[in-house]
Amino acid sequence: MRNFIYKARERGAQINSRVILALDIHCILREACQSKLFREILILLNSLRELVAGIKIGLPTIFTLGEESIYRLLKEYDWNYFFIADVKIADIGHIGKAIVDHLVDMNFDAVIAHAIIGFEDGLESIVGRAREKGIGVFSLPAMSHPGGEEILNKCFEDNLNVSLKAGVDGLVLPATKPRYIKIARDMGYDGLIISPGIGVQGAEPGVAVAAGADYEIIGRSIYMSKDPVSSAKMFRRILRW
Ligand code: BMP
Repeated sequence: MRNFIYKARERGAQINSRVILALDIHCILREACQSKLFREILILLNSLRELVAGIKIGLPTIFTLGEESIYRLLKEYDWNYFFIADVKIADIGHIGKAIVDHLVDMNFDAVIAHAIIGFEDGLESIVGRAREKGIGVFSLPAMSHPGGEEILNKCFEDNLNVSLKAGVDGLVLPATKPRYIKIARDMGYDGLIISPGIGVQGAEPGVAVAAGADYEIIGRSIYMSKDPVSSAKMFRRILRW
């Protein structure tokens, strides 16, 4: 089986796009909005097929749709996207593995986990279970928001070392602080790097790729725009292979 790194790069090169959509749209279930949201997501994903390489689905969307609808969304439509579950696992190995099992069942191609949980009975368990089941793992050695610098990013080097030791397929590193991307590449890291923080969080499109990222992750600047297709086209013009 070809690994996730290969699959993710191949898909981006095929459509010449370094854009990953962060899908975080959601609503409150008691307002009976789930079917409407499902239809909106189908329309959005259909319209972005040639512009966006992968879809990172966040917890707000996963909570709203639920496992069954996420399974249908990922399985029953003929997408070329790779799908990343952004559940940011930060727990003991037993729970990490259980979460991976659910995500595999929903048909995700990869999962995001925190590196701060450490190797032993932490990231090693998540990567081990993901390997067995054939999906990829991204770890999160540093974050894009200002508070990231207060604690988590101070442990960047340790987080990176834990990630390398565990053998993750990729890193999520901030476009708002591209120096972390550069450090990882200068150390010779050749796995995937995907980078959030573009648009609403303040980073200009292209900065993360210039620092060595494979993909830039864009959420609100696409899905909240009046015209998501034009917005995605604008980002794709800058973010080519
Ligand atoms: P937006 O483009 O709307 O700011 O979305 C960014 C996405 O990337 C969100 O899904 C968020 O959870 C994720 N993200 C982030 O913003 N910073 C990080 O450090 C790590 C993330 O996963």
